[in-house]
Amino acid sequence: MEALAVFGGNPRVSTSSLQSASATSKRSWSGSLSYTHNLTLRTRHLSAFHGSSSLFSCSPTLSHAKRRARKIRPNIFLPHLIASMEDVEETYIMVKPDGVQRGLVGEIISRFEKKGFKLTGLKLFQCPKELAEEHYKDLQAKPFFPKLIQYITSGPVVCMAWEGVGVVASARKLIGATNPLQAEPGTIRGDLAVQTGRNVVHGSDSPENGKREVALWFKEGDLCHWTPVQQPWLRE
Ligand code: DAT
Ligand code: MG
Repeated sequence: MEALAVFGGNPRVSTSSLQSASATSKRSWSGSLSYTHNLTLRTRHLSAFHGSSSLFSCSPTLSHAKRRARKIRPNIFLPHLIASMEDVEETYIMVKPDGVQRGLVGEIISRFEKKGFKLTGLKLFQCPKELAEEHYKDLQAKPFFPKLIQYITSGPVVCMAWEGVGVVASARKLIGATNPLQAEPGTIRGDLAVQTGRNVVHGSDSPENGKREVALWFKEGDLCHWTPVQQPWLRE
């Protein structure tokens, strides 16, 4: 399973992830989870495709002459075909000025850390008005827009980029409803806030906006792409 996530179409994934994935399989061989079980899972996931040959540029049984005649290169693995099964997403999470002023930064970061997502960007930042307006441009026509911009620029925010399979929707669940009085207990807003205009944290609402917002708040050089040691303990 891990190997599928590693092939998840993210060009920034390093080969060390691949090594750790193969190490997982080796560990499973001697542990309680059998290697066969892992293989079965992989086969089941791949069975969505018409045949194993669709994962490769051609069948290994074709002769060299036939391959040349068809102008196709032999046995080139096409990982983009399985990329959609377990896409690694990124999301932009921000502790708003009230969260920073109330000393909730550590508490909020720890919720995402404990869940098992990967932190790839982190900074304390005084947001300029233009950036706040760009970030919330979809809400420009709302009557509360000026107050929202004033709030977001009223003090430093903590900007974070988080990465993981399903991280966008999961982070929204961890954050809770926009109105903290409607947010479930156990969520960040449900536990730590009482008003929509002071709801302590932001989270991207779609994978597309996750990408857009991470790119808006971070320069590529600010982000750190790394392999957490706990990875094999989070995903089989
Ligand atoms: P969310 O932050 O849950 O994604 P949103 O994108 O609809 O919610 O709105 C962005 C922020 O704007 C929200 O966190 C707080 C503020 N906001 C939304 N609706 C509001 C309202 N009715 N009155 C005041 N502020 C509001
Ligand atoms: Mg929103």
